[in-house]
Amino acid sequence: MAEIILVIGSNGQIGTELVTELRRIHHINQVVACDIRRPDYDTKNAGPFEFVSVLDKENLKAIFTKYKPTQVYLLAALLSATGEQNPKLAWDLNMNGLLNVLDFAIDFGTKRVYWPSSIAVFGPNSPKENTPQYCTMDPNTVYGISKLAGERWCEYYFQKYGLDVRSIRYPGLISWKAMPGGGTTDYAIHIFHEALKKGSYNSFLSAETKLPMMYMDDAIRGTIELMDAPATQISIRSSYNFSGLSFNPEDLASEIKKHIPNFQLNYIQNDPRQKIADGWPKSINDEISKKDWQWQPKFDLEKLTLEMLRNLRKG
Ligand code: VAH
Repeated sequence: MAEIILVIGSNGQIGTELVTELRRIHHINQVVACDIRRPDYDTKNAGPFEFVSVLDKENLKAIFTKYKPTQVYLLAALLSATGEQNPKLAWDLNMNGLLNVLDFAIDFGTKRVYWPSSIAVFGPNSPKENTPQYCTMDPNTVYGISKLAGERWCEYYFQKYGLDVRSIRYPGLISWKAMPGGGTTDYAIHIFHEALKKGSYNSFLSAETKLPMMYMDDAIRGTIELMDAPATQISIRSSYNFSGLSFNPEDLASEIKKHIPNFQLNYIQNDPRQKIADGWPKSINDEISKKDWQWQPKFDLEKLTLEMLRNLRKG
């Protein structure tokens, strides 16, 4: 049976690239881009698009009725920094949006659902280095709280209703195609744009703030590899720890200077995103992803930096 795949939140940093990759793998008309605003990426991504709001049950029901999707990727969310500016909206969108989609997936017999979690589910009392799949998790952002609760709901819908929902705890994702939206790790994207434009960047995270990160190509490949894995291989139904690399702003600046020798990194003090980052792990243990579905990252800091500068220079 041909796959019909909805990507909800298709205009976002992940969605933009996920739609492109899924349309490369499947026929373009099998992948429906869904968002609350029309896509602004170019015609090469032309294909089915629907206006979808995950908080509008009538709208969602109409879309599920029209397409009867075999797979749904739900990416719509408010991220960590934006979520702190609008906590109730972040909870509503991240939590009720998920529950609405899980319920319609059951009603319409969707075979597989993907929902992203984040390292934001860990908190100040979680182990900082090589953070394990199971440990103390005391998130102190609404985004992290909603992702931790969402993980529990995903496991509940699997255990109680047999819904094949799968999830990954994304680290900070770095990409050049779509600008990020309101994340704490977004400094690692803006720095490249500013390095090329101005030769300098004012980081809102301190020099020693080491965080788990990943190049978007690895994240997209890993997401699809997880979704394509046989259900018998999936042992985690909350959300998988998932690791690429870890670095701090100083490490990244040193790598950028290999290409832009005069690049100058400065630091802004007392940005609220510093407190968010201080509550997150520095590195992640993803041995279960490696064991269950043979996850292997391909981008280290050198390759990531090369790819970001090469693509941004192309304009
Ligand atoms: C954020 N980019 O900064 C997201 C991500 C691990 C961080 O979830 O909020």
